[in-house]
Amino acid sequence: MNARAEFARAVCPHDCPDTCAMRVTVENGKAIKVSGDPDHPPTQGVLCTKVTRYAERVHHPKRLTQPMKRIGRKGEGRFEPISWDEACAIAAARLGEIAQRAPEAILPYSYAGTMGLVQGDSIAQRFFHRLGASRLDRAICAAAGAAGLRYTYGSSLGMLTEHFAESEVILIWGANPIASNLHFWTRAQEAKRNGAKLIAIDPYRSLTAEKCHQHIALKPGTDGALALGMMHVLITEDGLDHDYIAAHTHGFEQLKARALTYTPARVAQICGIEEQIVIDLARLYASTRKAAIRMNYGLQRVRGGGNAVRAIACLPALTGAWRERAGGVLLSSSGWAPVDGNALQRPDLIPGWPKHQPRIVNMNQVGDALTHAGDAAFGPKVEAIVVYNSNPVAVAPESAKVAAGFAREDLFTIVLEQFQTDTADYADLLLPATTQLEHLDVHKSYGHTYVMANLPAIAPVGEARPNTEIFRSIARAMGLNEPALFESDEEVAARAFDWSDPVLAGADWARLKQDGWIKLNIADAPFANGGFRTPTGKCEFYSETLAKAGLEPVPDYLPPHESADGAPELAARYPLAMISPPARNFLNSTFVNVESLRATEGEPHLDLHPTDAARRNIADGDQVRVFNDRGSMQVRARVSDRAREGLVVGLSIWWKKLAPDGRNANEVTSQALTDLGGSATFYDCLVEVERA
Ligand SMILES: Nc1nc2c(c(=O)[nH]1)N[C@H]1C(S)=C(S)[C@@H](COP(=O)(O)OP(=O)(O)OC[C@H]3O[C@@H](n4cnc5c(=O)[nH]c(N)nc54)[C@H](O)[C@@H]3O)O[C@H]1N2
Ligand SMILES: Nc1nc2c(c(=O)[nH]1)N[C@H]1C(S)=C(S)[C@@H](COP(=O)(O)OP(=O)(O)OC[C@H]3O[C@@H](n4cnc5c(=O)[nH]c(N)nc54)[C@H](O)[C@@H]3O)O[C@H]1N2
Ligand code: SF4
Ligand SMILES: [Mo]
Repeated sequence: MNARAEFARAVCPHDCPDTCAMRVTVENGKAIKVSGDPDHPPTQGVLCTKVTRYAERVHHPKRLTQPMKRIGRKGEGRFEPISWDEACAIAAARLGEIAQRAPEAILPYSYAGTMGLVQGDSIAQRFFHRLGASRLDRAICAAAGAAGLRYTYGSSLGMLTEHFAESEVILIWGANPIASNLHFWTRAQEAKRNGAKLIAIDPYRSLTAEKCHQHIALKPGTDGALALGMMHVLITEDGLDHDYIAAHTHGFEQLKARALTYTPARVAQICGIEEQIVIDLARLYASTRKAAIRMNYGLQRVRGGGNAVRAIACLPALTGAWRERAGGVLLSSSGWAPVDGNALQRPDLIPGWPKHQPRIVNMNQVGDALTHAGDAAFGPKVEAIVVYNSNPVAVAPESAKVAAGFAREDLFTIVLEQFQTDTADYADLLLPATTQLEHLDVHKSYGHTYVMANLPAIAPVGEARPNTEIFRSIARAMGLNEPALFESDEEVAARAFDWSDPVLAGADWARLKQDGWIKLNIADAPFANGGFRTPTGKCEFYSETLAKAGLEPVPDYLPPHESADGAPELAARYPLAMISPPARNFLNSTFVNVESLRATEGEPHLDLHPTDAARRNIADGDQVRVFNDRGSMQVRARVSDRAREGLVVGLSIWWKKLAPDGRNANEVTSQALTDLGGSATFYDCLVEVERA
């Protein structure tokens, strides 16, 4: 081993829009330090606090380093080490037997523990496709927003982050960038120094909202109404760019008719804000040329999330803000990267494809899926679940059901993990996975427009293997022989993008590998002259695609599933709306087990308004019980006006076993889905709170 300190180049693998370039200092084969790459323009040499601790996580004493099999009860978390050969033989025998009989009884379950295209979903997908397993709808996070953008712009496309620095007004809408999009916040600060006005639209006074010039604290799940109310003002006061509308949009008359029903007075009532706020916001937005909106996923975790994103996405096409590079909207930029999904995942390996299409299970309803006995509509009972890059027992909604499913004695569970998470405790086979510093990968970003390569900086810790290698090993033990299952990580990486796409301007894998990143070739003001990727080529206020699918073709406001408007009887019993957005020092449930970061977060809290607290005789610092019909958890109350009246906020996502009462916010969240995209509705959740 080389004793001399050196840098290796890596990419932050986490589910975060920033996709930072990292430099890894390696000494004696160990990563001792990770820092932001100063040469990568979006990263600018800075990582967030949590990832600065990445080396601590990689060499953490509790890293899983050996394959193990369960010796205790399900959920108890007692295991004994076995060899890789034995582990693969057990996996091959069970999965092979089920695949012969009822392939759809096998359910892969994964999300974005790593955003890497290779360790994310390449060999794993190919493997499950080859077996004919159930397919997973990976809709736990962004699917409503992605659908909203797809029906409006044609894909997940938006402004380039760097141009926000020149914006004159920035609406930070359902986003908390100080916690979850730090490098965007740097741009917003630049804009602020140049005189821009920053406005946060968020029911909670987040770390970000408190640093903006204005904070509009609307009721959760009412953003669609606010956007339609803004349109009302734009239309009645003629704040429109008629030329842009005529040339580059589709369905203005229908949108106009809809918006005219959303008077500022009606919207004020829906959103729980003052009428004048709606009017002033619209006027400011219409009168500013460089008006930018940074939406984020916080606003779409409610029933009407897809329509809300669609309504907001219409705004810059109405005012012509898209003509400016510092105007427009950014929710996700991931659609700019020409990822070749078919080459990575090979759906053609599915036996009988495309005539035979294995069932799709929505990951947000994994609780229902694992507790379903099977019938004609659902298909076969789930007999095996293989979890990688995710921690469903902590992160999936309606946790009690999820845990009950995982506790089934007749369920065969394989978990590929770096740590013994809440989910790992239920595994029959627990297989040690490498971290980003130990494997190869390629990345796109949903917050900037570079594609990036991650090369291993150190050898795998212990006997850990990359996800790809684990699936190759199991495939080998099953006697499968499709070459696609045995491609090397580098071969897979080279196929990840369609290199002939003009945004890659003639680059190839060899260059990406050598340079570390490639900036995609995208126009500064991408929709200044239209060029939307919809069927009409325009920004679709009216979507024929939605109409054909029997869905509402023009954006509308839908009240939350759980709200006084949506469900009055439920609201009478459970009057408080609960949201559980990310805590700054965790990344979803990742890093909760890093002691230094957990210590900074302290313990699970619930923010509630003084009026709501007084009504329940709750004082700051009291232990309280949060509950509804689905479950309950106990946390410490923080009484302040950070949460608007009627709202409670439990920053998340705690590992259950590291929380004092062994529970987290997902005890109370529901498996209901959004209007578009089948997304989760974590922030559409009514509860009651009482002193414990
Ligand atoms: N530090 C940190 N960073 C992260 C993560 C993390 O866990 N920790 N998670 C990553 C992941 S997976 C994602 S998806 C993103 C999430 O980050 P964001 O996309 O920013 O979304 P959230 O943090 O869910 O919510 C952002 C804000 O929306 C507010 N909000 C909640 N409901 C509503 C609503 O109905 N309307 C409006 N207008 N606002 C609402 C919340 O109070 C919160 O302050 O961050 C990524 N980055
Ligand atoms: N109440 C509530 N629940 C939520 C949310 C919320 O705001 N509130 N947010 C939701 C959102 S937006 C999201 S995206 C989901 C996130 O849910 P998940 O995608 O499950 O994210 P994490 O909790 O970070 O878990 C990822 C796991 O993957 C593991 N991992 C990382 N890299 C690798 C690898 O290379 N190989 C393997 N095998 N494992 C790896 C990590 O150790 C970690 O345990 O949670 C959702 N749940
Ligand atoms: S989590 Fe986000 S901000 Fe932090 S290092 Fe990773 S990409 Fe950068
Ligand atoms: Mo997410």
